[in-house]
Amino acid sequence: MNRTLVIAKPDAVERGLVGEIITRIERRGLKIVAAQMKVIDEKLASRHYEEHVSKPFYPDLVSFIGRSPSVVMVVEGPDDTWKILRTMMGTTNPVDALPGTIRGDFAYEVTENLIHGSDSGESAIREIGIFFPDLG
Ligand code: D4T
Repeated sequence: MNRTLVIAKPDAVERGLVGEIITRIERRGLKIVAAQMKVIDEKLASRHYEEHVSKPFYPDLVSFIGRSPSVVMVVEGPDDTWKILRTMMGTTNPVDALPGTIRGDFAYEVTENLIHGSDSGESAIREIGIFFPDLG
């Protein structure tokens, strides 16, 4: 089995869309194997978003991701489960996201794009290690 990290971001929790997101993941046949509700503070954000630290949008990203709790999950499925999640999420900018994807159905703003999913197998291992160090 293969695992990926998924975050229902603060906007998803605030808008009551966590159930919708989890339902879609489960209906696809994937399994939630760990979950925690957590405020992603500046320190955690700088680890999780390390490749974005010097980007112009980083300050807005940090204040958004830490403004209220997120639901952080480990999702398990077949090889390249991260890819299945990325397809279900839709493009980073929801303006371009197709209907039927989570972002395409529920979002229109690039910062408030509801959900994070690891973008490769290596990222999944790194990110699961940040949020769930006991999972190994
Ligand atoms: P995350 O990491 O949140 O799942 O988003 P993506 O993997 O789809 O996209 P990303 O890493 O390129 O961007 C991380 C995060 O930053 C926000 N963002 C991104 C933003 O506010 N402005 C921008 O111009 C970009 C590229 C949205 C997601």
